[in-house]
Amino acid sequence: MTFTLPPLPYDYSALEPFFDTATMRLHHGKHHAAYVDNLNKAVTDYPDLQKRSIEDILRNFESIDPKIRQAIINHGGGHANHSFFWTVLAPPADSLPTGQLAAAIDSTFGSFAKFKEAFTAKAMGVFGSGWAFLIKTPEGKLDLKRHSFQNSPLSRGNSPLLSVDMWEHAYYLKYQNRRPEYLEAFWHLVNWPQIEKYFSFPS
Ligand code: MN3
Repeated sequence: MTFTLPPLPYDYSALEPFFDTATMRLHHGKHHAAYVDNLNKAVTDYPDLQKRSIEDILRNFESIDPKIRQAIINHGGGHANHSFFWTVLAPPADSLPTGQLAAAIDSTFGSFAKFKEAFTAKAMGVFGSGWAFLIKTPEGKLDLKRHSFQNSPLSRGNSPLLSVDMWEHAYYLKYQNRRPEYLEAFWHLVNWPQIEKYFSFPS
């Protein structure tokens, strides 16, 4: 198959006690895998798309055949969003941003504490299924975005730096309707060294 489920960069149990093993197993092994399967079905008759990365396709999705465009947005977006999400998480280390990223966060949001508050509010404001993102614009500026369903920041010309999955499947087993507790847990797992790498990539 053209698109494949990337292995998690850590064990299913590595994010305990904040993200539990059962949720991670289901989230990666079933939900993410289903996006990959459905994406592969969508591109069956499109050999040119099969040769490209999903990130490249989403950045240029206007050029895709309208017949499969929504399937690419849904399943391709789901594949790209999840692949990205796993990389911005890490076993609990309570790391913090440093260097140029820390400076950009301070100058954009006032302080790291204010950034955390604003990102959390953005995530809490996701109505129904969707994601909150910290993104870098083509001009290199930081901003916060909410995206419904599996819409990708890549399709709007932005580069994701940090995300949090606000679909119920991401948290319901352990946290049920307690979204604030899920978000509190999330902050212990943010992989700031990786986000600094994304920030310093050329836009
Ligand atoms: Mn998910």
